[in-house]
Amino acid sequence: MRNADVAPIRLADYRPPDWLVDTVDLDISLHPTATRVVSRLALRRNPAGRADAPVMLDGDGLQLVRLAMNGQPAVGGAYEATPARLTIAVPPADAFVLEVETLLDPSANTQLMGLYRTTGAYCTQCEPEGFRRITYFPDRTDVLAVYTTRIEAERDEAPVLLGNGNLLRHGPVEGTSRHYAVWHDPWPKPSYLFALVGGRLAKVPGHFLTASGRPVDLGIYVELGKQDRAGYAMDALKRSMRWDEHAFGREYDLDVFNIVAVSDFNMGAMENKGLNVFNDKYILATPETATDADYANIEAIIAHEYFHNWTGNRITCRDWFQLCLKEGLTVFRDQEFSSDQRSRPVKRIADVRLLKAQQFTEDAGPLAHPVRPDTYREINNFYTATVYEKGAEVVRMLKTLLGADGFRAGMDLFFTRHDGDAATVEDFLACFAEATGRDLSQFALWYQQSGTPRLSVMGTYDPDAATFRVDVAQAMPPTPGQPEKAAMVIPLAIGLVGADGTDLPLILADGQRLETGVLEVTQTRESFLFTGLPERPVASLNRGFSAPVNLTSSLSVDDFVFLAAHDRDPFNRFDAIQALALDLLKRGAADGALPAPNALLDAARRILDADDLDPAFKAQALALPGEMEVARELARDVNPDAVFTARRALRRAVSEALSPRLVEVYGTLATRGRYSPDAASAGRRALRNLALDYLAVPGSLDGLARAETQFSEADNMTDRFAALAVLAQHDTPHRISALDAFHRRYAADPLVIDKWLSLQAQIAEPGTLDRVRDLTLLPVFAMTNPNRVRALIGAFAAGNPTQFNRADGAGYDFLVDVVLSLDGKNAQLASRLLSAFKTWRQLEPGRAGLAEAALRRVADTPELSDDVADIATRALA
Ligand code: B3K
Ligand code: ZN
Repeated sequence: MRNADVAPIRLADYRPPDWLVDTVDLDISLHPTATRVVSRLALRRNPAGRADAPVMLDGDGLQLVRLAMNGQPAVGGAYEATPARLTIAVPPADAFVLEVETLLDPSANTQLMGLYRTTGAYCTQCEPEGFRRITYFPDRTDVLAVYTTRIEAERDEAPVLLGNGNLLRHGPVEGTSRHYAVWHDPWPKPSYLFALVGGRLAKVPGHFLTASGRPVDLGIYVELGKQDRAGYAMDALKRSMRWDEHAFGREYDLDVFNIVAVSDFNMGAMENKGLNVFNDKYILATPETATDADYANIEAIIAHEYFHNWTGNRITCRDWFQLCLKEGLTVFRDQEFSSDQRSRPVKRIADVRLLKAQQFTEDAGPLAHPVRPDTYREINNFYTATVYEKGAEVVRMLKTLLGADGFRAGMDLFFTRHDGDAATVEDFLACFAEATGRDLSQFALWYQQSGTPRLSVMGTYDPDAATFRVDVAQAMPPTPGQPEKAAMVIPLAIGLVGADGTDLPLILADGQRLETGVLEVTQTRESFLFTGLPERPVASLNRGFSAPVNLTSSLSVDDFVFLAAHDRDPFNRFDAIQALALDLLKRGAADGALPAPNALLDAARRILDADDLDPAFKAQALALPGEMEVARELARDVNPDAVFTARRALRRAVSEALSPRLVEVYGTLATRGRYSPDAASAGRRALRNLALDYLAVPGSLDGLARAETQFSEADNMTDRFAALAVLAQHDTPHRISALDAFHRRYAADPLVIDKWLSLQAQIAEPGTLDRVRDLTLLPVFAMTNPNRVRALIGAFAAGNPTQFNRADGAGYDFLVDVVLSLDGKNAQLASRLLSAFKTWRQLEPGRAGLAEAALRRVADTPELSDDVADIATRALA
């Protein structure tokens, strides 16, 4: 907890470090309440820093035991130590060894940053500023050092001792019940990549041989008894390692790669060098406990953390403003990996759904910020959809603009030139500019300007001239701190689709053919003329979602129906049907009555019957836009109840119109044989479960009976949970008995209980808030465990629009109570929950007033953490 009035940190104030650290030698003696940390730093003045600058090291709640310089115990007055800082005003030399001993209480660490305890283990989390909770250090990303770590512990308590890099030696501490291990990481790294783990853990072993012949010992460590759940993660790890060699020419660089799964973790996972630490939710999976979505997440996150080894670790960030340099790029890389392992169009659709739901929403509200922010108060609040998801879109656009070869040449140059560096976004872009000869200065605006660009596209056909003119206008909405903006370069992939469904050649007015299919929009207003078109084409715009923009166009309902049936770009087939649905939902929510949905139903029927589409795609296309997406499109005066009602009416219309076909789909897609998490099988389950859901919408006896049968007969979690989710939406006795049965069956399995908690938190009924309160009282629930809190309270706040936004404000009050009681214990978790308010300004005045009052109650509370104070202040600004 810091001073509430701390000045924000600004990118413009960046200065190189005054002191560098060449080596770090740590000796850490683990103890539940009194862990002793001895750190020896080889410090050296940075020639690029200020001459005569004192040594100033960061701390956070540290207790200093002892300090020595060049082997001499320091006398009083030679230094000043507070819990937050260690200052040596007059260092003994321009290069010296500083030895510092600190004492930690890992059992009292509820923030889960620094060294803490989790079930069966000690573990660390240092990104972004956790290392300073272990020892005094220049805890910034541009101080890269070589670490050697000796870890010591009671052998019984922690038979497994893991650190970064390679294991040098290990053995008993003679004459005691303790043992030790020494790990050495030869690759210089910033402190945020430091990690250690000690505990009673079981190892799932594996082996990998890199392309150039280096054998690597792989290990996934899990709580005892959970070894049979790590097989899929291990397989995903090996596939990731191989893929990075092929796709980016990147090989692994140590003899060991370890992953540890822990049950108390603030985020998904962490890419510490050679020792990834994971939330066990993203490691553990069996068909009985994990859904298809869980398997896909595990694959993606394993890949993401592994890919950080090059994008993040070998090349790190100069400062935290450059976070997207590692995160956006690594998300792009994991998206590409999953696309290659699964279905590319379906993966793209899922990613864009997420982008729109999370990032577009963020960009449209008070917490909007650039992909590379230029100021922050608490960096933990910038691990956002904008930095991650929009950051990945920016890299994707770069690839679209430069082509696959140009992109790869730029990446190769980046890897060679910046290996071992703490780099910036400018360094990154310079590599692509140099490799391709392209000026990327306008492109750089994607990193600087916040807000989702609005692109409006008008198509005009001239039958006499046989031309089609595309008029494009771009506008950038004002966002916090950025009232006005410059025009961006927008790669707009398009097709002109002829009446028979084939793409017509894109011949520009100068006779050139637009081979790439990508228009580069660079001005506020711009026109492109296509020639040689004897018939009126239908324009397929922003194919593959080539640019993350809000698009409006002159396309008619008939055009969308046509594109949904014929576009050769699968993303736009999906998008066309979604556009039809979104239009109905918006009008339904605004007017209180749903317009006739015939066009949508026609398109949906054709999608369902299409032979050339796989089930996974059909499931995505036929799933209606979510309530949050409709709210975002409405943009103001949103009444979540009206959105819900419109959506329910449209679901009912789809159900009624398609019911005979849905029954057929449900029957023909029944699984046979053993469960397999592969994409094709998962796609069949997805479509079949969507059919189950639609068929139950009217609440008819046979619809619910089908779900009940599936619930009790399913042989895998995907099908069982899908059936439970259907039953949970209908207030019948079956719901109670199914929820009870599920709870009994999985009572000993917290990760499965999390699904049960989330499901109940998302029921769109007035009783839900009381139910959520009751569930917090169950023994299985713990405010100290982030997974439980997110599953129940996070799902309620961010996943139940009607009940969180209750007209009486009780949902807001509940969330604020939780945030305030959690803040002193786990500030990161508290501030994440509070960001559910990020859309409050789009609500109708009654709810908006209540939300504002709730936020004020937070902001007016004394002694808030920086994390929560920052979100409350920005949300209200
Ligand atoms: N780099 C970590 C995230 C750390 C979050 C700190 N609040 C995981 C990842 O993005 O791979
Ligand atoms: Zn990451």
